[in-house]
Amino acid sequence: MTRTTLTRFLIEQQRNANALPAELRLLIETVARACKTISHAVSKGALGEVLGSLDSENVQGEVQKKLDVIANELLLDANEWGGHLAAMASEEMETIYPIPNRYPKGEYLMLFDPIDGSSNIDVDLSVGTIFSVLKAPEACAGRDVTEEDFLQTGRHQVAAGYAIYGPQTLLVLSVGTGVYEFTLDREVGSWVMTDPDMKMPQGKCEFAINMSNRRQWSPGVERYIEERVMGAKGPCGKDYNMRWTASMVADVHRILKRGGIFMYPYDHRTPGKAKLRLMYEANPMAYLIEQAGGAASDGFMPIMDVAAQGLHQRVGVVLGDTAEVEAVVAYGREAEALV
Ligand code: P6P
Repeated sequence: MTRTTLTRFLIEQQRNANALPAELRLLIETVARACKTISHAVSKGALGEVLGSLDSENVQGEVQKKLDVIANELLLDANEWGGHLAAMASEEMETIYPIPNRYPKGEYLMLFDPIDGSSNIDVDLSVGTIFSVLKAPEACAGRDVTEEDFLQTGRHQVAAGYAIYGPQTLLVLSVGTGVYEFTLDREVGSWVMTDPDMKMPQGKCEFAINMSNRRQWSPGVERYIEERVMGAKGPCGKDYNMRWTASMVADVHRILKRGGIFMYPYDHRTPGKAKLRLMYEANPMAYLIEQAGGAASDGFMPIMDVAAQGLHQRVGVVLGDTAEVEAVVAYGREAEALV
């Protein structure tokens, strides 16, 4: 059986009723090609001298890993000349990256986390690249792009995806017509479709949360997790399993493939304080999860409805199984009502 490749899939999406715009197709092909190069660099490990940290910190105040910077540069270099983007933004850069004047400007904006979960690199655990695509406001055509042009809600995304660099290298993608998985065939160098219609299984009993943060959970989150840990003897009447890989891409991919819930909730001690970034982590993952039939909330409202106020804005994340996400939100509301 001849499997579909990413190139053929995108051309057919462009040709069919979905009418994928040619510039968006080119953008996705370009990002996918850059992810192949990133995958190659990640897989070299110590042999490629890509492990370890730099003496620098990123805008988040996090120590930068060598691969954070390598992957960021690869994505900028691959995308700046193609004429499909007006500007880019990255977890690794404080401000936006306008397309240099020597290149044509396109109609899309792209945000990315070049290496998500980079603390896992030095211990050979899965990491990934996350990207989110927005349309540039039409006004951008006549002026320089500004940070404000990026500050659109997740509902305005026109495409999102991630590459995961694990035992296999996978590309998981949506352009608004479902979720598709491609596996990198390293011998040929092409992305081969391995799941034409990813649908997140519902009703699975597995939660992902960093339990060491328990001291900062809200009463609603505390109650939800306590009941899952109690298992069949508790109110939820079922035993649950737990996973935490400290790599959002790996956790979300597991949930897309076998269900469950992923949580990195707001810090209850400091209202509004959270860890994950809205624009290039939570929004693209929420887009994929909703396209695959799941739910994605900040603990109170759908993530993709959260107003964007800054490139590096952080947000609570509760995503995956629809009933489980609804339970966390309901417990949060009940706890608030008691205050
Ligand atoms: P913690 C990786 O640094 C990341 O941004 C996500 O990929 C991951 O889900 C989370 O942080 C892990 O955070 O606090 O468990 O190390």
